[in-house]
Amino acid sequence: KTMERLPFEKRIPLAKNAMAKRCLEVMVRKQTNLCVAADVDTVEEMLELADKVGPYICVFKTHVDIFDRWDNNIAATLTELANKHDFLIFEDRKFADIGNTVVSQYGGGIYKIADWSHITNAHLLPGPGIIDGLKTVGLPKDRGLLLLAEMSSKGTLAVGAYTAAVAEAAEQHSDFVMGFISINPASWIGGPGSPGLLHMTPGVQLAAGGDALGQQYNTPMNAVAVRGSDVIVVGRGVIMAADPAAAAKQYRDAGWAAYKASL
Ligand code: 6AU
Repeated sequence: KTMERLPFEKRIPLAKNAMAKRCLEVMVRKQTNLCVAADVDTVEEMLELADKVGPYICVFKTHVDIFDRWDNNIAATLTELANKHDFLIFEDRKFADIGNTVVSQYGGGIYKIADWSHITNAHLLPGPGIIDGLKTVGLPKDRGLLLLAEMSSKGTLAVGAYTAAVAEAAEQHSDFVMGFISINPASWIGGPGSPGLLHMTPGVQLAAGGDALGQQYNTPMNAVAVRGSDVIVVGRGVIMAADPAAAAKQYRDAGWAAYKASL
């Protein structure tokens, strides 16, 4: 059974956040709903990966605190690659503190995430003050925030009423919140949320399964066509492949076929 959905192009005018609109536009223009998770060890590998997989993705996701160095030039080079290949940058920072603290963490420090990352994400565990805090930094720069409504890992506590509360908070802050990290939005108590909000889903590989540390994998078809996600987030399925560009193309094709099947 597949879920019925509004095509991406019809959702562009329904999005209230600038980056949600821009993400949907990129997806339609490049015909891709693939986000690659660049969980590689070095800055050099990350930049090389961005150039290789760039043509096949809508979003390039980073964990910059994995690297042993970071500066404005690295951020500028990544931005050039984003412009060259027409993708958005998503620093997967998973903010989780009070509003006042995340203001400094998002805008300052070594990474200055808000200066170069179009998208970032946050847990709602502290309550809506975290959105208000991040918004003071991100909204003037037209950034977008994804709220973690569910997680892909075994034993996750982000379920049920917690997930429903995240969905509700997103509706109330849809000028800055562009969507969710979600796993099975089709199953949500109050529904998957407004069509102007995007669902990005990690824990995706071509074969279902998991890793030794609790990660759980679903196929692109299951994530998108059955569970109602929009964007598949793929890390090791692409980055551990012998040819990451070829793997990205394969995941792009699988993700887009799943989207088409659900229309
Ligand atoms: O495909 P993988 O398992 O190699 O990588 C999945 C990527 C990693 C995780 O940090 C991230 O997705 N992730 C997230 C995100 C995107 O927020 C949430 C979650 O619940 N599970 C998850 O794996 O970079």
